Amino acid sequence: MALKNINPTTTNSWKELTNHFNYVKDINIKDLSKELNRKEDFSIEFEDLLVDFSKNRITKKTIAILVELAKEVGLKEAIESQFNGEVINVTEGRAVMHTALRSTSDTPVLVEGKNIKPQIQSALRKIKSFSNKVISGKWKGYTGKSITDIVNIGIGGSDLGPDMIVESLQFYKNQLTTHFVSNVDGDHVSEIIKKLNPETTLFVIVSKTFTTQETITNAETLKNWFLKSATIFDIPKHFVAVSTNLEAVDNFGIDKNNVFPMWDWVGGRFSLWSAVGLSISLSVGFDHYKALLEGAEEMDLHFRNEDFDKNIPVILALISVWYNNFYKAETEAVLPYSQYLKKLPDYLQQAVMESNGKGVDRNGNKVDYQTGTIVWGSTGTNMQHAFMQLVHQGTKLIPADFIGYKESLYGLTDHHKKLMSNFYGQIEALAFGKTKEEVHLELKFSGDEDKINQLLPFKVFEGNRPSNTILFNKLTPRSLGKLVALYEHKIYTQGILWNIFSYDQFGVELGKELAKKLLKAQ
Ligand code: G6Q
Repeated sequence: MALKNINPTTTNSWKELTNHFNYVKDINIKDLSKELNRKEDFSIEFEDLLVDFSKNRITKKTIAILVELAKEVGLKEAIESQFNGEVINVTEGRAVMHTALRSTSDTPVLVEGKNIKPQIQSALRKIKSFSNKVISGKWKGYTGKSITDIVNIGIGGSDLGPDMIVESLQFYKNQLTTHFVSNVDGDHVSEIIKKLNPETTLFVIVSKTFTTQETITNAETLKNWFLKSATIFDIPKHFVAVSTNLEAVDNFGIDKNNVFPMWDWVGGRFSLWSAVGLSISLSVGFDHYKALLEGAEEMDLHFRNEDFDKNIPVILALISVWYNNFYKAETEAVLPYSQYLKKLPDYLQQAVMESNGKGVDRNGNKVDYQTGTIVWGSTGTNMQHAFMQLVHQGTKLIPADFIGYKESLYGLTDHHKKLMSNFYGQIEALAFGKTKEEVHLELKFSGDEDKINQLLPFKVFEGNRPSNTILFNKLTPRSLGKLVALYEHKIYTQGILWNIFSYDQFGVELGKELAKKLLKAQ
């Protein structure tokens, strides 16, 4: 069944939301927080995850109408269409099957009439056996030494996901050192070459198309560098590829046994769950990689089966639409309180902005409402000493996701207590602020009574700045899988609500074409 094609602003729920907005727009989170059971009523617990969305400018009625909107635009059917392998990426004529990559059920998933599960299982077996050989040292380089360094060569979806996951799972890493080369800037690859020994380095070229300028340029440079010390007969021991383009891989000189598959029904920015994640499996071992996939599958099942009012990705998507389309907020901050997650905002920028940065609806008409939000962020507590000033006291409304963990990985509980008191401190400061009266009293008691008139306006925090709290027990491969899948499903939900196609990315093409023309003209 094709996706419905409904301009959300013409629905009854949207009209109701518009009326409701006029009625509640000046509500204050501080007043809302006094409601009995506010926290319980606006929280969802799911296994090791608690999402508290009570500190938002929403009432039960807001959520009820937003949920109605999701129903009216056919979200349930759209979710089923995605999971069932229908061609929902209409402009590229493809199914969108990253959920099948992590599905452990035996139920067949048909793409163009063919069950794709066996291919997925066979790719996983290949990833497992290859990772085990490299990690155990059985895989030898051309001089008989074991591999010490992995270089992932890719860009965009073939780089950001694996890079972010490897960084986030550093705690679980083995002895191999993993590098990521992406930029066509030759200084990037040169800096990495400085750290490598050709005898002990494995190059993983990740490119679905195997035609991407940056990746092929970097791969050629690294091959030439390698061939300064080795011969072409040594290439099979040091170069592997992840691609759909077998001919181009062969022309590059890669042994056909060293090719890992990619498929048209997996989009680049949703591909870390496929062999694109090979460098993840090499870095943390196959079992951790598998646990990452299992965590994602848990979120998939939650997203597919849970009622919308208890469905974490759906609720977060709806709240985001509320701010984007009614409060006219333009950006959203993602603020992880874990240094491990420092690359998450970069990763989400691609996932969210490449997916939902669209100005044309599913009919091909220009939309007259706002779509994709701008996503940005950084880790706490560092950002508290940097951009949070603007979020607390600036003129813009910036809804924020605070991501935290109950436990740290190395212990150091003193650090963790401090980290988490900052986490909750920020959330509270944003929501409740500091009134004139409080500032007045504070200045009076601190002996600055004479400065009250001068300083008071600068020290007031208006508050009423919304945030979601996303709290996991612990950063594990499984909980990370869940977190990433949560955002993937939030993206799709918003694309459905805004009546846009989330899974194409024509916006990146024009610049590529022009760069090629300019290069030829040089
Ligand atoms: C992601 C995009 C894009 C893509 C890169 C790399 O969804 O399609 O970021 O991943 O352009 O493409 P290749 O894997 O084909 O080199």
